[in-house]
Amino acid sequence: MNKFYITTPIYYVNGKPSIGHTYTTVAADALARFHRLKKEDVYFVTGTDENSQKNIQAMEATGESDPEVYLARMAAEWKQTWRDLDISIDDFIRTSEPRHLAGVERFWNAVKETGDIYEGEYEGLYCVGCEAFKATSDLVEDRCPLHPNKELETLKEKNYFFRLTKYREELLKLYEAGNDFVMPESRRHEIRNYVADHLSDISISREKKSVGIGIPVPGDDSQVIYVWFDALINYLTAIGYGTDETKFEHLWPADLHLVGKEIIKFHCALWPAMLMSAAKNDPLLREENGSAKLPKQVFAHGFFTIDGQKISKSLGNAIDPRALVPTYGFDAIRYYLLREIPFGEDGDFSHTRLQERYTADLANTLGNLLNRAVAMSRKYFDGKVPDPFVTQAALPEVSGEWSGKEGLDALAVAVGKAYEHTRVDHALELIWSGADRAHGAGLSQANKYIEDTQPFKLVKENPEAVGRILYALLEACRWYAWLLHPVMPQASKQIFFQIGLNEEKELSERWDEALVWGKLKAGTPLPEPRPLFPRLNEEST
Ligand code: ME8
Repeated sequence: MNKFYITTPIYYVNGKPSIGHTYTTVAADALARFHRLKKEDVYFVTGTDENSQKNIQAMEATGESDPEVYLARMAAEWKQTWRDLDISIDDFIRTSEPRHLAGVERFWNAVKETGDIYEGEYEGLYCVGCEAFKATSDLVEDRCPLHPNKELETLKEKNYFFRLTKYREELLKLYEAGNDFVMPESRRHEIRNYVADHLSDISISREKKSVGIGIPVPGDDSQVIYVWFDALINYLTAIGYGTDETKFEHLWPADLHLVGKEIIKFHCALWPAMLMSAAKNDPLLREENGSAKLPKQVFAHGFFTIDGQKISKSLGNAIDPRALVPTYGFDAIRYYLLREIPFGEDGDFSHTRLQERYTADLANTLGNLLNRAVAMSRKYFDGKVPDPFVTQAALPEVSGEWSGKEGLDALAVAVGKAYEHTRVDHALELIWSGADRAHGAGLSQANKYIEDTQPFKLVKENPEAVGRILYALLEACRWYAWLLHPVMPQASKQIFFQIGLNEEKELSERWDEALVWGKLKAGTPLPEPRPLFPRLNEEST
């Protein structure tokens, strides 16, 4: 059985999850669910990045003084948010957990043994917002462009350094064309340029007395490990590195690290270089031929703004995703986030667009199709799925194309490929596609088929043909429930229910076995239809 290990960044707990964090997590969830439909052995991890100064500053701003209590409360809040949004995580890692500390220590020692850690003095600037050291070339008007309101710290400290530059050539090889280590391609160019022209060794510790939080450097109590060096290792410790070798060997390397575009230097340069270094002294991290076992891909998506503005605490515009659930339900939020912007590009979150998509795509297109197919079948065929083979009556001529079986076959292949390539936005676009598509089996086309054939008029003169039309539509709804499940698990369950199927039974099949035309049985009783996406109440929006 293929395994599929997928991660999100572990998030700082200096605030609650926003729409931005939700975007990454929901996308990862959709991909994890897709791979589960293929019956792969999926492991999906998210978590919290706790050994960070910015968490401590946030704690102090709330008037609290016990980091352990604060971090535990916040981690619980993040975990609960993902539960509330039906995120199907297999594990949630906190970097304050003993299992993480054990792995970090092992990893540090391996890198040290390779000879890639040396003592030096760091003199320069540090942005707590990014938790990163800054060169003057990184600044805009003497400030961090990502955190222009934060004062930069001026540091002059004795630190441990990592020989990042030693791995320049190996990294450049990793980014070569044909190797999809960094996706999308535009990010690969960006990181290649950075590594080729700007890479320098990096400080990987801080003086304990100046930061107040962090994992102690093994063998030197006066220093703590730099938070990014510790945080990246979560991808190993979450699956047993340092605590459960069997599990680790089964799951590592990661198949996909999903991240936002602002943290690619850490994920696409520092992280593989750290692994290359540690692998030289840790057999768990290398292939039999001696090369490091590296993650297969880092996919960096774009950034959401809200109504055109950067999401920021100081602007007070961060939206708690849970606040939207009572109005829209979480499937609609998931759909909107993943459909609205091409995966990899930036985009804007707007309430108006969310409402428009809810009404046009979900209520009017998907909801209506299901409702009409079920209601007509119940009315004309005794409350049951009609039998399409009752007669060989020719289907009526229709304008446009609705090829049912062949169309859906092609659609499922294309949608599968889109999920496979992390293009959830493409998958959704295909599912909603209409007459303009080569294979007219998307939702818009299915609706058009009803308009073209007018079963409600045809039923008097040719009920057999109507039986075939309605069967095709109900069976198509079964396919849509499968294709949509990764993004909209609740709607998918409802669709199965409304066409007389049991979700659990249906999903026990494998994607390619289930997506075979004609599996919906004629005569299946259809329950009373209910709107899948009820109209939005103006007052609530
Ligand atoms: O960077 N649009 O944590 P973080 C899209 N702890 N995605 C967004 C977003 C937005 N407006 N805002 C946040 C860290 N994200 C480190 C990571 S990993 C070893 C350590 C998402 O809390 C996006 O995935 O600042 C981004 O990369 C991540 O949240 C940053 O979360």
